[in-house]
Amino acid sequence: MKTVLVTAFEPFGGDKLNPTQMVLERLPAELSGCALEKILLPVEFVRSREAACEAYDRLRPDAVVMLGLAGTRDAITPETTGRNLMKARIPDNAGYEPQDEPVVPDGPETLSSTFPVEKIVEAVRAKGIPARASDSAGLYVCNNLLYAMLDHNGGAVPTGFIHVPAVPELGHPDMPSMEFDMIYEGICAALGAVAESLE
Ligand code: PCA
Repeated sequence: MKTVLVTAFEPFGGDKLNPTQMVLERLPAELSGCALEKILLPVEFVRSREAACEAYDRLRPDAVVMLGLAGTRDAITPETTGRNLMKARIPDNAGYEPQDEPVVPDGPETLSSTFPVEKIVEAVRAKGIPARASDSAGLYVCNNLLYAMLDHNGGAVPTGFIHVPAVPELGHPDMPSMEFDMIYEGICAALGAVAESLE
């Protein structure tokens, strides 16, 4: 059976929850004929990439799907690109706040996701859930993780990052949100598209 490494993040920036952690906790051990290896990551530039790359080396998965919250978004957004730049808007959960530093010194400016972005968008939309491709994962911990993983595994297996909207329970009335069940169904559809690409 093929294995998909799925990562999600803890809460950050004063939030009490992170919908990606909730998704990770609800995901079953098997989905769409693939075994899911689930890893919860700290919202820390250094430790998140270390933990994810260590898990990749240990598990040798057939695909890598990383999840994070993008509180300003109103759709499920698979990322096309990781950028070789850290620019923290707020300190990470370890208090680290890098400004204009590369993720990988001397690495290329961008690395492309190697999971099927358009197929994921189609699969999520087919469930009636808003989705679109995104060309920017930000310059914070999520982009750092995406770039670092693409650099680490060389895109050898389908690898990418999906940002999800906030949930109403986060209590950010000024920001868009999506019901948790919809986010969960969207991520299941996305994982189904990735699993199909492995067949
Ligand atoms: N979102 C942040 C970091 C953790 C998360 O869930 C980001 O977009 O960088």
